[in-house]
Formats: sequence, C-alpha cells, structure tokens
Amino acid sequence: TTKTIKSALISVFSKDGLEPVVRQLHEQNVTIYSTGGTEEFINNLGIPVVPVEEVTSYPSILGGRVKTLHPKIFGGILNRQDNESDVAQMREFEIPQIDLVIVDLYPFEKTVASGASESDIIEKIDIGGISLIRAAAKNFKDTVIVASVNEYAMLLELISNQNGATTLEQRKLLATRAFHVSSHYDTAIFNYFNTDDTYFKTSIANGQVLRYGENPHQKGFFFGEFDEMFTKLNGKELSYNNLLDVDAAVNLILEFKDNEPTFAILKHNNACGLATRNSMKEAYLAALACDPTSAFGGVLIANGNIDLATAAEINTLFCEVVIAPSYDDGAIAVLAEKKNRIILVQHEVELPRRQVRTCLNGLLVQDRNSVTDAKEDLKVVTNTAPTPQETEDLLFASKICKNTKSNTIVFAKNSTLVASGTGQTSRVDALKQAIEKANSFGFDLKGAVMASDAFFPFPDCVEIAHDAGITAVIQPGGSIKDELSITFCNENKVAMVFTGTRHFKH
Ligand code: 93A
Repeated sequence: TTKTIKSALISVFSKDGLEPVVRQLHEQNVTIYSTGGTEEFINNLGIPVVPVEEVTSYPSILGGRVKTLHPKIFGGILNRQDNESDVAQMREFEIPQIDLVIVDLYPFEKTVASGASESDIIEKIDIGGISLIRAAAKNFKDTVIVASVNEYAMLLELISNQNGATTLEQRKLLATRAFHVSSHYDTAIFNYFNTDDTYFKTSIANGQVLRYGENPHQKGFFFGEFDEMFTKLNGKELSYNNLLDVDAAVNLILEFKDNEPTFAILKHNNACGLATRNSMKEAYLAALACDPTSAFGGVLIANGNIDLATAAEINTLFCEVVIAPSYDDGAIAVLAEKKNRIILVQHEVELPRRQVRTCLNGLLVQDRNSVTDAKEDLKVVTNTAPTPQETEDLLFASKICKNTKSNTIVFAKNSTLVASGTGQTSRVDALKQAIEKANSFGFDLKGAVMASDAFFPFPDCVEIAHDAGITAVIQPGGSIKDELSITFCNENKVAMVFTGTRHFKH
C-alpha cells in the first residue's frame, strides 16, 4: 500500500509556499504538470513543467473556465492501479498517471468578503479545482491529495523523509482533510446564494415554518418530529414560545412519571404550580392554587389521564396548551369548547440524549440532565434528620428545582409546590421572591421544605429560610463555607441533606 510519487499535477491560485514544494518534487525527479499561472510560476523557478494543454491537446477555453476538466487529466487521477481494465484503458487512451494533486482553490469567501460584484463572485466559484480535489481524494488508494497550503508541511516531510513514498493511512488522512476543504467551500457558496430562510422548510422533511419566533418581528422555525411525540386534538398552531413551554412541561412531568396523579402548570418554561394528589382533579386544583395569577395563559400537563371532572375545572381557566397521555372522550369535548386551546396527547417517546443550542458562531452540545435525586443520594449533614414526609417533599422539591431556571429556590409541602424563585441573578433574591410569592398567595411556610439548585456560598439563605418557617433543606453541598450553613441549621433544628449533584439550568 506504499506508493511513491512520480508525477504531480499542480494548480494553485495562491503561489505562496509553493516554491520549496516544487523544488523538492523536482529533486525527486517527479514529473510536474500544471495550469497557466502555476505553470508560469514553476517555469520562472527554472524547473521543468508540462502544461496540461500538452496532455489534453486542448487549450484552456472560455476564459479559463475549462482548463483541467478533461478525461486525460481525470483519468490520470481516478484510475485504479489494481484494476486490469483501468490499466488497459490508460494505455489505450494514452493517459498519463498522476500520483499527486496539489490545489489551492479560487478564493471564493475572500471575494465575497471584499464586496465584489456578483459576476466577479460567480467567476470565483472553482469548478475544475474542486473536481480535482474530489477526484484525487476519492482515489486515495492510489493518489495523494494536497487540497490546501496547510498540508504543504506534511507533504514536504513525506517527500524528504520518505523519498516521496506515502502510506495508505497518510493518503486517507489527506483525503479526509481534502473533503473538509471541499465541503467547507460548497457550504460557503450555498450561504452566499441562500437568502431565503424558508429554504430550511424544504431542506428538512418535517421542518416547519412557525408564525414567528420569540417575538413577532423574528422569524421562527421548528425542526423535529412533533407528530411522533404528540397527537394534536384541537387548537391553533403551536407558536415558538408554546413549543418551548411544551418542551419544559414534558421534561418536568417526566420526573413524576410514576407518581400518583400529578398536574403541573408552566409559564415561561417554569412551573408555577405542581401537585400530586389521589385524583387528577385534586392535583389540578392544588397546582392552580399555588399561583393562580401566573396560571392564566399557561401550559398545563398531567402525568395521567384527564377525566371529565378535571376537564370541567380546567375549562374555567384561560390556558394555551393542555398535555396528557390520554383523555376521557367527554373531557376532550369539554376542553375543545375553546377552539384555540391546544390539546395534545403525549405519546411515550424518549427525549433526545443530547441538547443543542447556538453559542457565539457555533453550537453548544451537552448531555441531558438525566440525574434525578433519589433517597439513596441524600446525605444528612445536620443533627436533625428530615421526617419521612419532609424527605418525600425534599425529593419532590428537588425535581421541580432541577427543571426551573437558575438561580432557583423551590418550596414544597405535602407533595405540593408552594412557591419558587426563578431565574434570579442571586440565590438570595430567588429565596426572597419565593417567600414573597408564598405569602402573597396565603401559604404558611411553617413545615415547608426548601430546595436549591446549587450550594449556598454563605449561611444567609438558611437564615432567611428558617425565619420564614422552613424546616428542611435539600442542596448539592460543596461550598467551602458549607459548615456555616450546617452550624446555623444545627443551632435552629433545621434538617439539611446534601445530594452532591448540582442542577443548574440556564
Ligand atoms: O475555472 S475553473 O473552475 N476550471 C478549471 O478547469 C480549473 N482547473 C483548475 N478553475 C480551475 N482550476 C483552478 O485554477 C485551481 O483550483 C486554481 O485555483 C487555479 C489555478 O490557475 P492558474 O494555475 O492558472 O493560476
């Protein structure tokens, strides 16, 4: 699989860095073929070079648009040396073998960036060069491709250290880099031509053009298999914000999949009500009581069937979306009385393992936060241990906390979300917000528990929470000042558990 370079085709736009390459090739007695400007450059170095026109018996035509596009050139690059009929045809048509191809493409991106006219830009779409690259890379078993100046150093090393010999592995590596060059080049051309955003609609089978993005002046699109996840029974088209809320709702309710009837109400991706009860109706009413103001126009989700009694209660609330795995027939009829109300049946579909969002001029990708704090993960760090009911509430609060924007503080009591502070720049502010909300909706925080998505850097949070009536706390732990919070809890008989797992959500 080791091959020695005996012939090379060089066609480069920028002649920078080419001289040492050409000199080394010449030293190894490599036959060099070349195009117009490159040929002239090599000639000027006093190194023998064969013009491609001599090979093709054709002049460069159409102002240079067709110079290397010829069977004698592409045959020389693409022939398989272990294929008898290829070898015979090479002889029959007097095609010279080309072992190495060096190309530097027309500078398309630079030309666009320079503000050149459309016709100048179009002229800089390299056709022959890109074909040379793809042909040589495709035939990496026999051909070496150098598709960029960045590869000159490697080529020089191969010529000087290995006398022009290359291994299959080296040729394949160069081919990989060459396809990177060609794909990047074509993407740049596409980006130049594409001014129509709706292109995405046709580019992805199930891509959907939304009415608008987050606000009416922003365009919006959804790429995904919505129908795989839901059956829509009623209502208007889902908006960009509806989809984000539905995503948050589905992630949240997943935490309570195996619970007794659980109902959640979300606004702006955060829960503003969530409760577990013996019946779905009771769960809904308890969730609504948490913050009936925020619930207006919210997204509702149930972990089980929505029956007629629940639907009748929901119907008195203005809400955007209702999601459940199933509904009683009568329940659908009641909910569908409002023709805009979106009713979704949620199918049992796993959520993607990874999450993607744009970041600067690229993407951020991460694993989904699939850790749900469980009883076994809890480490009691205070003299007082939480009661069984408190332990249950701590885990309940932690599940909500994990699905709420950071910084967040969540209060829960008897499997009910009491209040939360969400998306604050300081944890103390999140805590104060939660206390104020609980107070304003008439909740007594005595005996309620608190969850925090990250550790307390100072003891101020447990101090304020204790003042408000909180008797048990769940948090990851891990601050260098943990001891201050623990000491305060011990002095005031507050129970605290560490989970060891942070649940930031930005
Ligand atoms: O106009 S082209 O697309 N037609 C061709 O057949 C062709 N062959 C090589 N451009 C073509 N090239 C490009 O010419 C190479 O990619 C390189 O950028 C340039 C080198 O031209 P010259 O050797 O005349 O300076």
